[in-house]
Formats: sequence, C-alpha cells, structure tokens
Amino acid sequence: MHLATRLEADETLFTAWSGVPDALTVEIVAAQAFDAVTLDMQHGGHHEDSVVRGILPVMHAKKHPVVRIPVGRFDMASRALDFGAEAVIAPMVNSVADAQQFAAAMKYPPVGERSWGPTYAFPRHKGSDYNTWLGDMNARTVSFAMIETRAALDALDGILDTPGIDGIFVGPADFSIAWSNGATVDGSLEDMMETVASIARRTREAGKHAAIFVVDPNMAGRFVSMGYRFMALGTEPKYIALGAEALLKAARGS
Ligand code: 3PY
Ligand code: MG
Repeated sequence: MHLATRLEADETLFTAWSGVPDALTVEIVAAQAFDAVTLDMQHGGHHEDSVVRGILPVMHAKKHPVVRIPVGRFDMASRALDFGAEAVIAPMVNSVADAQQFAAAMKYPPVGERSWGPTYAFPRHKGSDYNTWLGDMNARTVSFAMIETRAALDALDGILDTPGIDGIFVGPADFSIAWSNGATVDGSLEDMMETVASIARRTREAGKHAAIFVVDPNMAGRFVSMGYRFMALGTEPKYIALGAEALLKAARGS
C-alpha cells in the first residue's frame, strides 16, 4: 500500500531518519519496525547517489522511502521522486512563495510543473503504464512543508492553502530556537506545545497531514493526541548508542 493511502486512512506511522549515506546502513535501518525510512539530505550525509541507492533497500524491506531535501533545493524534490521516493520533506518553507515552488517541483501539471522522467521510480514501482503513472502520481506522492520558524507560522494558512502541499512537518528543534529567540534548542520545549498542537489542528482542518520530528519518544502519544500521524525518530547515532547501552546494561546486569 502507498504511503499516501495510509495517511489518507489516518494511520499512525513512524519513519526512521537516516543520515548515513550508505545503502548497507540504510538496509539495517529499514529492517527495523519502522513504517518508512527518511533519507536526510539537509543535515544528514545523504546525496543524490546515496538516495538513488538507498531507496532500494527501503523498498525491499517493504517500507516507504521518503527524502528530506536541502533548504531551497526544490529541484531535488523532483529528482527524489524520479528516484522512487513516495514523499518529500522540504525544510524551512517560510512563505507561500516557498510552498508554491515546492509544490511546483512535486506535482505534474496542472497542479505543478514537475518535468517528466521517472527514470528509476517507474521500474521500481512497477504495475502501471506511463499514462496511468501520470494520472496517479500527483495523488500518490506526498509533499510535506516544514514549519520551523516564526515566519512559517505566520504564513501557515497560505501554505496550507497552496495546491500541491499535502502536509505540514514540524521541525521542533529549529522551531524551539525561533520560539526562544535563540536561547535554547529543545524539541520538547513545553512553552511551544500549545502552538505545536494548534499547527496540527489547523493542518487537519485544512484536510492535510500533520507530521513532526519526535525528539523525546515518550512524547509520541501526546503528539498523536494533538493530531500528528507521521512521526520521525532518529538517527543512526542514537539507534547505535541506545542499542549498545541496552546490550551492555543487560550484560553487566546493571
Ligand atoms: C528540526 O527539528 O528542526 C528538524 O528539522 C527535524 O530534524
Ligand atoms: Mg530543522
């Protein structure tokens, strides 16, 4: 089943967050019980080549491949889709103009201006001819605009109204920096939680998907009750550190 279909069904989904640009590492991450794997080109080490190669093990594990592009690199959104990504997350979408550019790269006409060429995506997602593909793809690809600044919050209604924007993805670390005027970086900052809840509510009222990066896993249930349904947990250093800690604790009996 496609990620878009599962989001439409209001399923609660967790994505891994991968920053190590290596297909074998992505394969190990994808083998865990996540629903999706996001390959991060903004702060992670992923680049075009590792995205092309990393999407394959994600698909083989029957997980949804997702890509976060670098800031303002909306051309990479089209390329990530051409490589087979089912969703793209664009960081720092701070204005309606940013949202329009992102949507233009994500969607074929008449919604956007995505250029034709699903070079890897077509053979990777078999089972349709090119014209079926063209007809289906705008509904099957998910565009998440990241809200992580005060400007983005001010522009939220316009971003939500932008055709081709399917969802909002809150970046709580950057949002906390903006919220505290640079005093702290804390993705669980209690002060901003009412606003974080209101972003989910407004997003759902607009008929779009609400997503967030979960820094403290104990807060995931709270985010679900706010209306968030697509949540990220990461990254490899954390997976390795937590795994090693649990192993040693068990071995040492402490
Ligand atoms: C943020 O919290 O700012 C993010 O971009 C999530 O990685
Ligand atoms: Mg961020």
